Amino acid sequence: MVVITTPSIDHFPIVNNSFIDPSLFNDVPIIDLSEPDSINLIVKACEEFGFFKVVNHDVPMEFISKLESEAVKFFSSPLSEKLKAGPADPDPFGYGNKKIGQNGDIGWVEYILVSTNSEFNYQKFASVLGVNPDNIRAAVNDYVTEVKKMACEVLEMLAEGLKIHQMNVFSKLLMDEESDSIFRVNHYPPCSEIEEFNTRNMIGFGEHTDPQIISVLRSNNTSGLQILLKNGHWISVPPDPNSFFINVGDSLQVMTNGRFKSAKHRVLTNSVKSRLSMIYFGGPPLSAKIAPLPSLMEGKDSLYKEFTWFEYKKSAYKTRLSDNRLALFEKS
Ligand code: GA4
Repeated sequence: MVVITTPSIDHFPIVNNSFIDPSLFNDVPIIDLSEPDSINLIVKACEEFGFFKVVNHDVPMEFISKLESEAVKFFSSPLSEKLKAGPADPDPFGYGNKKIGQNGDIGWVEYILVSTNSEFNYQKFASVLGVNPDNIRAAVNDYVTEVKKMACEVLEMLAEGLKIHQMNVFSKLLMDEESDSIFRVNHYPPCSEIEEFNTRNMIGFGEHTDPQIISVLRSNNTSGLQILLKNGHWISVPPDPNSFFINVGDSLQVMTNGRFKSAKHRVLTNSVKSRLSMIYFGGPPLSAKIAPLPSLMEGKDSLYKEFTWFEYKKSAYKTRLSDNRLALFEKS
């Protein structure tokens, strides 16, 4: 007999609302990809927040909707079926429920994690959905190809804004055949245990920074995402299903010698609506050296010890979500 243990609701992390700014993050920087003047804005957004919203992107809505409807179908399946596609243990790929990572983090979330570059076994999702695995593979590939193209465009704008001669200095890491990138779909079921004006909120996905170079998020119209501002306040990002939200990852922070900030973010549960988000985490090849670009050093020393993405990832996956993963790599 298989016994499924899910953490009890009493043990779920709850948020102390005193640091939540009740106002919405209405001035989230907006980068219009059809506007050439966006280059300075995008650099400013990465320095100030490590976070911004992209509008007028070329990712076809058809690809987004297709993947979203497959994900909704998958998450609506019985738990016993979904568990056949996971749980995401011991390797992180597949279906996961409430447990995040391998080190004891939990959240009010279920998810699918896939590796975008290595040949991934879609059979386990396809059998839950009762479809041909090639259909799922194609839906993920279509979406990821377009989102990756957009992420590369953004990274090239950043290189230009930073006056780096080699425009593809960041984007080539994502374009590399060996790029270690991940795609994740998170489903946050409504959590009716929470009353609307309660002073406590449940954590869907605990506070963390992303270890990779850049993350591209698209969600349905349900709120939940929050960003930590420099003043220590958490602020809610109004959802926008027609746009993408981008955040700087730890590796880009290092490559810019700390000029860009890797954004600390988290997701709170909603009491009535389901939240569905899809995130592409653009990472470098495992062998890539992650170090500040010489042209960004401005005569200063590197703030970080030298490391490869393999070394950083290995160390990051041993940490808890809220840990400061870069601290181990900072020069004292
Ligand atoms: C955060 C970003 C991505 O979702 C992820 C996460 C990973 C996981 O879910 O297995 C980690 C987390 C993320 C960073 C610290 C470790 C590893 C959970 C965790 C506690 C897929 C990733 O690459 O790093």
